[in-house]
Amino acid sequence: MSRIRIAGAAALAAAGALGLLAQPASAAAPEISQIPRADLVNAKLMIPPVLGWGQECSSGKLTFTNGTFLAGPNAQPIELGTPVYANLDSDVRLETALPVSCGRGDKKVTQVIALDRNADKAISYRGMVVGAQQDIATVVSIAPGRDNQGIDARVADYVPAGPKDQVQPHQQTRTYVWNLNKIIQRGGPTAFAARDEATDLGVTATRVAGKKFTVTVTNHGKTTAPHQMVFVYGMRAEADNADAMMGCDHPELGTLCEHDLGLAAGASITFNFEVKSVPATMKSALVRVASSAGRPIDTNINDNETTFAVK
Ligand SMILES: [Ca+2]
Ligand SMILES: [Ca+2]
Repeated sequence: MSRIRIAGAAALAAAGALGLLAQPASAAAPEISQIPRADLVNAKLMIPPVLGWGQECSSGKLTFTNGTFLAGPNAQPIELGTPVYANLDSDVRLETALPVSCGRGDKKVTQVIALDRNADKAISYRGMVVGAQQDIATVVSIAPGRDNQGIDARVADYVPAGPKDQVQPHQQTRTYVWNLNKIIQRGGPTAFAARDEATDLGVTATRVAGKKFTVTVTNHGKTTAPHQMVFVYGMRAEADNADAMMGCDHPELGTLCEHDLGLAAGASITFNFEVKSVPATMKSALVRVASSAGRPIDTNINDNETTFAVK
């Protein structure tokens, strides 16, 4: 106990001797606009929507708990990353750039927001610095820009669906600064090199027994094919490959399943389906495969659909 008291007194005396106590507190302390992570992790923060994720990613004024916001057990968690301090506007102080992620595991999309404090020291939202916009799918990391002006963001053009995804994201470093009332890109490349837009998916389907049938998707193209969609017309069916399939929806026309992992050139993947309901008059089913959102474009559509006997 006495040791601590002596050390404390010695430090105080030393600080006084150096004249530190006479200086204004702001000279040594970080600017209040540099908000420590500890002040953010349980704060109520304005989170902009993540483009392309719709309702999946919570947005608006969210109250965080230990750096996470979870709207419900099945919702995508919103997580706060490590803040970076850089000059994001016209005054000389360094503001706070904060990465905010939505999603689980590898399939996470990150955007960066700018924060400051207003006159009463409350955290204020200044805007989004960079996120899923134009050809950017996510922000991988950020660092202060040269001379602390703006931030250098490592951005990627693709978010892998998981460790098994064979599509590799391309990454670039782009610099963003505040210019008057909006953020602009000041440095780095402005576009990603175009990916190979051509693919050639093919599909075969076989009725195995009773209500079970298999669908095999093959990539006949020269490069890895990203997400694929399998459509089984006219019936309700479920795929049991929980690992490979993102699940199946049942629009009015039949069953739509998404395979979210990239499929390497020459590779095949087989899905086991079980029929849940089939119209009494239906004798055969039509199966079609396509790239999600129609890209990349299939160069040979002749092998993209097939039929199999239902009865
Ligand atoms: Ca500033
Ligand atoms: Ca094809």
